[in-house]
Amino acid sequence: MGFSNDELQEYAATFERDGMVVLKQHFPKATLNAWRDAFEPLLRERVASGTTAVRGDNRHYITLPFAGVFADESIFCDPGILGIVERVAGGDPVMCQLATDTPLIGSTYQDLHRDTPPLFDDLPETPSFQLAVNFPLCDVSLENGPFETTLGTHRMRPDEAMKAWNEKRIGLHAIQMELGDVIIRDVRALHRGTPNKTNQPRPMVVIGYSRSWYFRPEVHIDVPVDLDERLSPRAMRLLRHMPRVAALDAPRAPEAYQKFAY
Ligand SMILES: O=C(O)CCC(=O)C(=O)O
Repeated sequence: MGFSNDELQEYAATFERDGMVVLKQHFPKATLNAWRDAFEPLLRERVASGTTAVRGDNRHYITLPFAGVFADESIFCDPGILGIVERVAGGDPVMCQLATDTPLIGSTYQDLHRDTPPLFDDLPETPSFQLAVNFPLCDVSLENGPFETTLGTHRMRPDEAMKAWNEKRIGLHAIQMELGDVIIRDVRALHRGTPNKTNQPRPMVVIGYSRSWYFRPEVHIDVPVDLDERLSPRAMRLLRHMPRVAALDAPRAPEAYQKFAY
């Protein structure tokens, strides 16, 4: 779904202030239901084989295969989302991550954290360089582990942000979402995962987009060559630094992305 230039400017201004924007009912529910159906067996298998990256008690990070329903340009090349990404993180971004965060029953509060360290130690914070686009594969209520985040801490030094939190000058917002809603966020904002108190998993997809020159060694997307040949020029450009592979790894390959909290 596209936005007018005025709408994009407004989203960019909100992002600048808050470190995130929410797009209500942006993706079709039917598409996301198909993702959830494809994700369920993957979640079961990866949890059973102990090949997830564990993000706390009963909380799992799992990379999605770039194949089938997950290799969907209507999602990762969405013009509205890319329009906002380009306004806050510059033109010609790279896509470097396609994964999920899933708290299960028995999950607990994570410590408050940022997903990345600052670009330059000891310097005031810089413009955005690493963004997460999040969308759930179910409705997210206060019961099943809403993402909790501070607003505006993406532009603060980590120690200042933590001090503001400790002194109760900033608060946490639990983001309730309906299937189809999307968050675009600067991963430097202080945030945390919360307990899922229900018997249903709460999968949240994360697509990582970075500034054109930024490299994240901890994540990548394997692009099968037969799929690569069918990508649009826009998709090829977004995935330009991602490895091309003859075939996807067996799903039992363990996650390499272990350190996630700063
Ligand atoms: O799943 C969530 O709600 C948050 C997870 C998170 O922040 C993380 O693992 O870094």
